[in-house]
Amino acid sequence: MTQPTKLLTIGGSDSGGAAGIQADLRAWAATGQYGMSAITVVTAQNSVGVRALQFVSAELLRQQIDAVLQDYGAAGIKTGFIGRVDLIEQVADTLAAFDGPIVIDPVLVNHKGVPLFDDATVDAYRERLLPLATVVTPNVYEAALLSGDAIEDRDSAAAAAERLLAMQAAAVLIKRIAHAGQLCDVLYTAAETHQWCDAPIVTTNTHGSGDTLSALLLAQLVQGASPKEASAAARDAVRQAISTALAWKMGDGHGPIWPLPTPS
Ligand code: PXL
Repeated sequence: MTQPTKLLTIGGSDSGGAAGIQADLRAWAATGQYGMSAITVVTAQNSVGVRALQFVSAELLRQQIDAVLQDYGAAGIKTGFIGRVDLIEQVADTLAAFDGPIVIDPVLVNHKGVPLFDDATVDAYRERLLPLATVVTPNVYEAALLSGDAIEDRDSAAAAAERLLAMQAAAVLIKRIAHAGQLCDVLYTAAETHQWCDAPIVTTNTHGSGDTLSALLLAQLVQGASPKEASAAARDAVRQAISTALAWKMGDGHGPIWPLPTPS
């Protein structure tokens, strides 16, 4: 009897279905894994923007995570949009005893790179969540916020990654570092650095691509892939998912990507 690997995402609900836990569950459907979710915030949003949001209580978040872990259990956990210090602390307390891989996607900026939260939230990520990370997956803006220094090029990105490793993250994948007309994702561990560079794909349909990448990365880690192997496979799958939905017009704004087979 073969049954799917169980994975838990802790993040926000996107009513539009492109990002957040909806993106994670779809990514895991594509990899044949069983996705479970603990919701931090309910957003009312579509491809154009977020209209309203409401956070759950720290107690309800704890109950969701405990209910899942005390019965189903999980081979691995990822976090997405958390956005509030009390919820970050609750996640950190609840995950302290978890012994599988944990991917922390530090959702701290909007798609234009503008910070969404205050300094206390960034501090809570540094102090409570980074030490739990098997891999932390900031984009350049988030890496700059977490490290406290601007990132202009690959050298300043490497310096930022050093600081995040010093905060006890086991591996750091910094996404979308501009270099020589390309965008590079660079993985840093204590032992090695590895980079992947590509020409940018021109499309506005990238909503949820960061969520999907971190979900696919976790999907690989629980199967025994190294952070480097997992990052490579997740990047390839996200590029494929962006290509599939490249020309879609799902809504009036930033549309989703599609990690499943092309609809026919
Ligand atoms: O893509 C980051 C993200 C994560 N989680 C939720 C979101 C978004 C971006 O829109 O809405 C709930």
